[in-house]
Amino acid sequence: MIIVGERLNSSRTPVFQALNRKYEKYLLDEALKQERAGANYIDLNAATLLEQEVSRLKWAIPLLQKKLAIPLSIDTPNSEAMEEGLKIHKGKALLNSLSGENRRIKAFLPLIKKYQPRVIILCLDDRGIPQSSDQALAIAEKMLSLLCKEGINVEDIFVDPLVRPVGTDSRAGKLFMESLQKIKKNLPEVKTIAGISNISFGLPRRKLLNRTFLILAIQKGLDAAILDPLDKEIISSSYSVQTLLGKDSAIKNYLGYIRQKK
Ligand code: THG
Repeated sequence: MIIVGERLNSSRTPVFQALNRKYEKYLLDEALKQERAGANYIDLNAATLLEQEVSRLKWAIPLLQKKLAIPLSIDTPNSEAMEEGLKIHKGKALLNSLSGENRRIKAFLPLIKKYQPRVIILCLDDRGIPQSSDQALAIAEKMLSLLCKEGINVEDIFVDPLVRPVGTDSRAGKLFMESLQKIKKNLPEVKTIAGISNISFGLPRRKLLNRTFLILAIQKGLDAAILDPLDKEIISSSYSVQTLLGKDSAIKNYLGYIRQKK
């Protein structure tokens, strides 16, 4: 399972403050803790800083990359911020995210060709959030063939079926699972990813919902997850369920995880 650490998101007040006031130590600690906990990418979202977003990404990316061995996931719908981020990022970044929206395609496709990042495709287009799994699959198919036509390798692509809060629509979890299953079945060569913590917005015991949701998604074949890697219970559940589903040959990952915890 590929893990994208979600904690450097400016929707979290301390992260907003750290980006706004340039608290180097806080930002670095948050990133390094996630890397040590097993993250493969660190998501960086400065969107709530609005007109300061570009300047703070340009400040934070080199700062983080000086200490991190893993790449960043640049999380913004803003094409200027994305371009400046990709320009300054060393090695292969993760572009979070492209979608089926025409404006986003126009702005991001040239950046993808120029900087060759890995790319998350969000299942969303100008009609809005898909109301059915067939609609989500159709967006994934369209965007995947567009990227492949542009010469992007399928190994560099993740499809995100889009997780909406179950608190605002009680069928959101079910729709996600159906979409994930259809995408896995019809596009088996592409990796899938999801923002796990979205499912629990506005509800109590969020970690319980997040963890249970991740377990269900792993069973349906989810390849990568955007989550809080410092949540020990979600990480241990992820190892446990993969082992139980035969996705851990010779129980190597589970035993390695237990050993390293001691
Ligand atoms: N897909 C893709 N990218 C994404 C998302 C997605 N990026 C953003 C988001 N969704 C994933 N990241 C977060 C980050 C934080 C939270 C949820 C999703 C979150 N944080 C708690 C809060 O704001 O209440 C803070 C908890 C804490 O303080 O630790 O919920 O779906 N491609």
